Amino acid sequence: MPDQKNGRRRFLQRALAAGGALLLSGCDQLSRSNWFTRMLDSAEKLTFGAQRLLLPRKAMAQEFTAADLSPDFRSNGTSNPANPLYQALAANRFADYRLQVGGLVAQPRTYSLDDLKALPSRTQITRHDCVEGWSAIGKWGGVSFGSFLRQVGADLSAKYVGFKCADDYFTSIDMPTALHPQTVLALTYDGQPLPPKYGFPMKLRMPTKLGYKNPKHIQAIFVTNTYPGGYWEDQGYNWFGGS
Ligand SMILES: Nc1nc2c(c(=O)[nH]1)N[C@H]1C(S)=C(S)[C@@H](COP(=O)(O)O)O[C@H]1N2
Ligand SMILES: [Mo]
Repeated sequence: MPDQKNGRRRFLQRALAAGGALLLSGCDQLSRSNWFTRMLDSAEKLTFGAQRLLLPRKAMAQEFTAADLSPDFRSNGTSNPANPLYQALAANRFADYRLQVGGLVAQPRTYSLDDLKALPSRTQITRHDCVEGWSAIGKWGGVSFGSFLRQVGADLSAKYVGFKCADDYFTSIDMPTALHPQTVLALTYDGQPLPPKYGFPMKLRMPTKLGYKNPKHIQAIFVTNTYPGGYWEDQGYNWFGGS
């Protein structure tokens, strides 16, 4: 088989040289070929590994003081999901809201807002950077996501944590980011319950990630080894989206 191997190697070199263009051509025969899929898979792992190498694993995002708070923190994307279920929950002041936690966790379960409020919380003042060209500094409080994942018995060796939102937005993050000490399941903004425009009942606040990686109006969280993608990520935004 050496000939075939060489052929493959040459093809691979051409494929890598052609970069994304070839990958986007959506050639059926290629995607049906096992070795090509494996190549894509390892290419993704390579990027993943390289990105993790760029910065030390636990690099902390800068934290600020109350004096740095942006007077008028912007809201972007959905401010009040039109989803009838969300509106019904809102009508009852979210007494019936249940966050679903599933996938690779010891015991899939749901959390009411009171359950979440009872967990140890942390507050941090950090900067949010939106790729549309604005940044603002805000103060978020909530549950350390790492301790939350440990509490639900998440498989911490899994690759991804995925999020489904009330407005059909979705995104996913890598496990090291999920366990980062500044990654917070935010329930408050500036000491008040998160207003709808900032993602009530909760958003995942990650100062190490760009705005679009921070899901608002979260309904479900799942731990998985299957790449979940994301709303903007599936349209070409960088999946890693930060440090
Ligand atoms: N559910 C949901 N989450 C979302 C979005 C959205 O439209 N829906 N927009 C994203 C983008 S692009 C940004 S910049 C931030 C905006 O967060 P903010 O409204 O709290 O400023 O939310 C992110 N999370
Ligand atoms: Mo954004």
